[in-house]
Amino acid sequence: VAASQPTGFQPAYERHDWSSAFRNVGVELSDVPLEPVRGTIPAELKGTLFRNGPGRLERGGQWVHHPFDGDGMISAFRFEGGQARLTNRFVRTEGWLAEEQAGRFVYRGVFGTQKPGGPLANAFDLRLKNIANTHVVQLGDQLLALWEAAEPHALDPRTLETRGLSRLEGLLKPGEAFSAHPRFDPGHHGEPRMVTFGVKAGPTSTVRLMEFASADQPDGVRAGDLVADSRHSFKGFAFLHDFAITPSWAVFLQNAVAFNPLPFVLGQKGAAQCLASKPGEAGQFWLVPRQPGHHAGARPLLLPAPEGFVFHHLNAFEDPATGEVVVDSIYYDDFPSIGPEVDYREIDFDSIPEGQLRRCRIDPSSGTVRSEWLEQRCCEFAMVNPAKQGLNARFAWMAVAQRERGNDPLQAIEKLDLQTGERLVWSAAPRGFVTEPVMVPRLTDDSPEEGAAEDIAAEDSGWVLVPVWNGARCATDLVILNAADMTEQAVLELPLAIPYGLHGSWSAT
Ligand code: 3ON
Ligand code: FE
Repeated sequence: VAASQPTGFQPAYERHDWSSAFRNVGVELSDVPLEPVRGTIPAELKGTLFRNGPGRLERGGQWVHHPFDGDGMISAFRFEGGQARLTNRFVRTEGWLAEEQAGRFVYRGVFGTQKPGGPLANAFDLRLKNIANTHVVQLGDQLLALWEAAEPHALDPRTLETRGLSRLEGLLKPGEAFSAHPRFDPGHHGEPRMVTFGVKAGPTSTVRLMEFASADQPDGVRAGDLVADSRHSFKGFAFLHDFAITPSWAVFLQNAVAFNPLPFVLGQKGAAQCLASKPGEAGQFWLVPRQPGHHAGARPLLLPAPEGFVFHHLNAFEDPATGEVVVDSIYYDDFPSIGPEVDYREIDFDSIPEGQLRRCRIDPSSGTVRSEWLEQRCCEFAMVNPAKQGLNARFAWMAVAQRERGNDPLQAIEKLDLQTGERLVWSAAPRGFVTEPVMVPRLTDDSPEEGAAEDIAAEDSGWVLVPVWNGARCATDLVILNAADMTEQAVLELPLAIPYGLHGSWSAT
């Protein structure tokens, strides 16, 4: 809070450097080579970093009300032999095509963007514009651009050409929600899987939990094939942006929020602006068995969650010593919403709560939940080494603010040792602003040599790839960090200005 600042407090950034990132992406590049301005690209880095985020924030002179209403724009950074190449494309959604043609917004946005013409022009238009802007993952030979309230869009992983809206071979009903937060199980049950969900929210909410093979199997199962599918209903409205997995459980946190759609129906607010936290009420953890067929009669368990609002989880695991399910999540004091009168570029950071990382230890046998802070510095977008997904990971990498307390833009990347609490920070301050970091593990030599243990790379061996808004250049840099010591390995200045993005993933193919 402003009042608690020491006198003479100097912010770590200037607002215009932060807000200069809010602009339209003006070009689509195809396989453009990138040269490091500092350092070298690791020769062992082989694969593609895919990123998604809002790329179009203005049409016909009207700005989106919230950047999360911007149309999805995918970037692909391809690495091989110490070289990097960049391709970027807007997802050709129905809404993007219509609005390109019209030169103005023809749909309302979930986060409050209205069509021109005031409430009367917006009332009773209840269509959701699937903007495919939240995450991008490769599943088999499809690249999926995700937006949680509707179906994925399929793209060509090489050219980023939009193939179209995908119902995953008839698996999804028209308009069915498909989360933007799949989790990649590295092989808890043998083969690697993509585990994900869809929510149908209402007075009773239903979660559909789906598991897909994420690699071709010797028994003929192909990457992208559905291997488990179950539905579970729960009392109350559920806003579930993310979840976590362990070998046995899919873990959801049902925030204590209410949804009053009337202002949306009447054309006064976007649908997400009709969500409000229920003051004084706490949420609930739902532990949903991942393979109901495999544990006969296993039913979801409901347990109390701490107060606060959660978008994202870091990870979850089962502690064999105690039988607890441990869930690490980023908590806000309240649901952070931007009211209809507020310009997001003028937002007062001190007036909105910051995210903080908290560990909950859930004891399914006694129904008790214990919690402790892992990181109270403002943080978001945390991940573990993908080989540790759902397991007891030692390290986490996340975006943090420069200042150690209070809410500020994300300007640094922190490596946190979850065992010792030791922290290492790389910072882009004062003129740089980070987005989500993606940890890419160093691959080990598969050839068995003497001392098999040494063939397994250390958990923190690899790189962290992070797009950084460079306020001095008014363009985006891609920064490659050494994941172990958080030193800068290379900086690539992109011939592209990308607004703050949402999520990305690494594909080794
Ligand atoms: O009943 C409906 C349920 C539902 C799923 C109501 C609804 C229409 C509002 C809805 C839709 C929800 C959607 C489309 C959510 C999209 C979320 C999104 C695009 C992003 C969320 C990001 C969260 C965080 C914490 C981002 C943080 C970013 C920074 C700190 C800095 O850039
Ligand atoms: Fe997210």
